[in-house]
Amino acid sequence: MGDCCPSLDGPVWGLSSVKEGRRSQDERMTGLRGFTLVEGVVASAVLAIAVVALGASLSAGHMASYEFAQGRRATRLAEELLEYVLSLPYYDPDETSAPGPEVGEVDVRFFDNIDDFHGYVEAAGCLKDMAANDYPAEYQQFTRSVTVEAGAELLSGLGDPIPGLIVRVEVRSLRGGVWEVTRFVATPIGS
Ligand SMILES: [Ca+2]
Ligand SMILES: [Ca+2]
Repeated sequence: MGDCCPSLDGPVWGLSSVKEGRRSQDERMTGLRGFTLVEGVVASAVLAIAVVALGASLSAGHMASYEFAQGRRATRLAEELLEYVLSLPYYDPDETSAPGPEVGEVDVRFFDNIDDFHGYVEAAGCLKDMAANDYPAEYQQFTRSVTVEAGAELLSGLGDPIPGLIVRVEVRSLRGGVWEVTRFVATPIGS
């Protein structure tokens, strides 16, 4: 029977162990909470940096895409007008031509040779194609202008510079972008 009863030393030793165990657990809990808090702060900082970096990356990507689209629109505007100007005769069919429109050539519909376009300007919001149709809204934030000046250029196989006209179409965006296309048109042979 005596062997079956718990020893008096047992509970005393047991309480001490419980206290020690609880203290160790508290210390671990305290350390764990501290570590978790630090870890949380670090994780939050890392997350914040990642979010900022991602936002900057998306913003840069969006801006690059926007600028690319703007470049394509401006180039289209410049090349289409240049193509139309170059489709006209070199000389005015009715009289000696001078840079700019001749008498009675009051707007682009009456321009009948290349140099009539010298000084031509289209304001933002008023851009039309050469069939007089409005360009879509995303093209209306540009201005377009033309200069036609006398010049000369060395052509392959010919020793002396050939006189002609330098046609320059410039497109500007309201944000300050500038695009330009230039073409040299030689004076017709025999003129
Ligand atoms: Ca003319
Ligand atoms: Ca003219």
